[in-house]
Amino acid sequence: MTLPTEILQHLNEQLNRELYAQYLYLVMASYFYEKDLPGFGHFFLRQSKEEGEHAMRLFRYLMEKGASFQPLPIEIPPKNYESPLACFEMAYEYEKKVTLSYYNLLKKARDLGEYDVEEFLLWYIREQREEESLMQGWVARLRLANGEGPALLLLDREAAAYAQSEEEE
Ligand code: OFO
Repeated sequence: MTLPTEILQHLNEQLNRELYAQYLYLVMASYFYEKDLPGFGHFFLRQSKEEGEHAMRLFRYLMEKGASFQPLPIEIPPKNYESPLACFEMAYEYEKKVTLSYYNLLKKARDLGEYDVEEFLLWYIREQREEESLMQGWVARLRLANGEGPALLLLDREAAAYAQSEEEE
């Protein structure tokens, strides 16, 4: 069954949001590598890769449905952050924004009786819950660290271990 135009447009926009997240996290990774905090750098590099996979999942769905992929411009993410905390706060805000956009699309799919789209989107709803919680946790720990060197170095090591363990899964 062909997808209604507004759903198709929204799916393409979601794909663009995922590509932006991939780009944003790549920039964030570079911010941390350049600050000699490679654990956080590794963390964002991994997140970036994951966002790229989310985009591909949407792409494959469009192809599976015989729908058209619409390339859209990808914004340039900000490169400089006031602090590691400010960087994570921005990542957390972005995840919340993405979650809301999936909720809106899910509502649209339900209203139009597009059950296949609805079923497809539930994976993203769960994924967003995990990602919001992940970013929220880092924001909380970085607030506790209060910009102090030794605490930041400890968290950097923790971020490296997290990224490593996710890669091994
Ligand atoms: Fe793609 O999961 Fe976040 O944005």
